[in-house]
Amino acid sequence: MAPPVATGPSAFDVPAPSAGIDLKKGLNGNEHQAAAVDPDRKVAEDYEGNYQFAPIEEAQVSRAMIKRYFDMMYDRAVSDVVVVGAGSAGLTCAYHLATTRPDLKVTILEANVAPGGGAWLGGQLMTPMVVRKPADRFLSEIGVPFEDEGTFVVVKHAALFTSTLLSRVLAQPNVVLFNATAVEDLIIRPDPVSSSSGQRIGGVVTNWTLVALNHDTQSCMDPNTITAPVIVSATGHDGPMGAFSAKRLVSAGLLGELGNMRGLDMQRAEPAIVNGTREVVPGLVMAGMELSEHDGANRMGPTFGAMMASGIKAAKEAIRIFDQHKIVEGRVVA
Ligand code: 48N
Repeated sequence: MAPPVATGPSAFDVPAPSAGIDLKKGLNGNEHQAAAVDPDRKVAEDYEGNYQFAPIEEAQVSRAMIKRYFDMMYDRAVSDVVVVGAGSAGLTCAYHLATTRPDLKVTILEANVAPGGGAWLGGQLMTPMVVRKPADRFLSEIGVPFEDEGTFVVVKHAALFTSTLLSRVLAQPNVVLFNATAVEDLIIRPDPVSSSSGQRIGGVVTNWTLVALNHDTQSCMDPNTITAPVIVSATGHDGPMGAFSAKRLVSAGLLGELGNMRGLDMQRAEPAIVNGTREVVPGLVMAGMELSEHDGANRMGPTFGAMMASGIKAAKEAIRIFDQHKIVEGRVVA
């Protein structure tokens, strides 16, 4: 798509300061234009036509983003726990991890530009979100109001849950979220601790999502890596990358075959996902609806309590794994 082309001088075109324009008067004496180049103009929150921002240079904006983002990438090249997928299960996991273990470097990778997964709506694009008790306790913990219906509660809009959870997660100082970033492979190494498979997941292989989705159009767009002793995979069951880790475990020979999600049964599905949340191969904890594909559990449809409870259980599993091993530079050594 060609960039927009200016059709001619605009009333707001402001010549460079070197053009000798009287900075106090701007072009043609237009006071508003003067403000655009005059570094001495005062800041004014004025809604009567004279709103004045503090001056800024384009390079300042670029450098403010670049330094912070790439400092984060550099620092999180070795993380303590990586959470793949920022849906309701992954975000709940990250929240529980970050709040119970502020010492841990928690790094979330989300393929979409917009985190939140499938929890922006309830079912069939309807907005209310149903959560069966006792999972309502998590809603109370993060301050999401709901209507109590006896055995379940209803959040008036799913986005109220997801936006509240996202804000709580991102407010944690030990959490970093890389959205628009896909996990396109796993780091798989010989396991230094005795285990049946002899293999341990030691991190993730990442790329910008738009790159990961275009390997068929361009060759040699190599990825990046993040090393960590524990990976929590909560990539859901649908979407272009749904059940990513479950599928990779099959192709890597670490899982015989996918269990494939079974038909809808709310009674069976929700406890199966929560109770099935576990370390499925050394170093990899699976949570949320990705488990339905891994284990062949039923789907529950538009009730979300199991996602929250699974996320909490996954966090507890991740902490157990982290604490029980000797870890050097993000690698389990004993
Ligand atoms: O919301 P999802 O899809 O997954 P969960 O498990 O957090 O929640 C599932 C839940 O919303 C349901 O499906 C409900 C309960 N319905 C059940 C039913 O019966 O239909 O979030 C997964 C996230 C998404 O945001 C994906 O973009 C992301 O994971 N993702 C990835 N991010 C990075 N790298 C990847 N390879 C990747 N794959 C998926």
